[in-house]
Amino acid sequence: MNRRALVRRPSPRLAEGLLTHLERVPVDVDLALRQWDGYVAALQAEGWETIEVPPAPDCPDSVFVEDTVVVYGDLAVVARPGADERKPETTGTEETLRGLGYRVAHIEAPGTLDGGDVLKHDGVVWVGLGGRTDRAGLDQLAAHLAPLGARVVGVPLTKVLHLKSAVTALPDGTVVGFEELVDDPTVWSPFLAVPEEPGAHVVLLDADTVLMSTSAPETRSLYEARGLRVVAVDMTEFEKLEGCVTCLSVRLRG
Ligand code: CIR
Repeated sequence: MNRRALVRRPSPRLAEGLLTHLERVPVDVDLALRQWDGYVAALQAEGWETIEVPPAPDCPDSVFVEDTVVVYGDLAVVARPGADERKPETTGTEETLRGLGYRVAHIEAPGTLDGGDVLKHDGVVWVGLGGRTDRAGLDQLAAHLAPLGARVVGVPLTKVLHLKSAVTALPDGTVVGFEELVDDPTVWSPFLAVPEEPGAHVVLLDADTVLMSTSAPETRSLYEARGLRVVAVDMTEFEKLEGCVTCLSVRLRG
């Protein structure tokens, strides 16, 4: 399988990134750049070709490229970010995906949708509602994905920025989350509560390998005990900005 991932170099203004649920603490931009390099190197070491979306230096949050698009099969649904500051970020992602041959659709005003609110697994697409994504955004996404056979399900989200800040899925479909921050864990079965917040964020690298943050060592052990291979990277500077491992890439398959 051809495995490629979009990434986007951090803006020099990264430290000005938006905050919703966290207090602002200083971000070390040089360290963030090194952590981003480490993230990209980890993807490459696991056999993923990385493709850089043109940088958006005027957009502090542009490194969180996941929020700009939802890719499903051969279709790229360009997001319409819920935060006005982030709306200009989508242009570069759209250009890159057009260049790669993707069909392109758009979330149109007044709907809003951030890619970080969209969790996909095996034909089901869960969309977090209550933060950056609204019902109109969800309905538009559902209309775009219906011809591709996806079932789109809205889920409540009030305690964290994005759905994938609360939950992600392991390769076997088990949804993992830090329970205090999950509005309604009964949406998912099986659901696995993990002991650390950053432990809830995994990027699937292959059928038995996940990428996660070094900030969640107990959860790492839990995953390894389930037979998963874990690649861990330092994410501290992005975590200060309510980002995590999922936000820094868009995986393309096929
Ligand atoms: C924001 O507020 O938009 C950024 N500071 C963090 C975005 C993180 N993205 C994600 O969870 N998908």
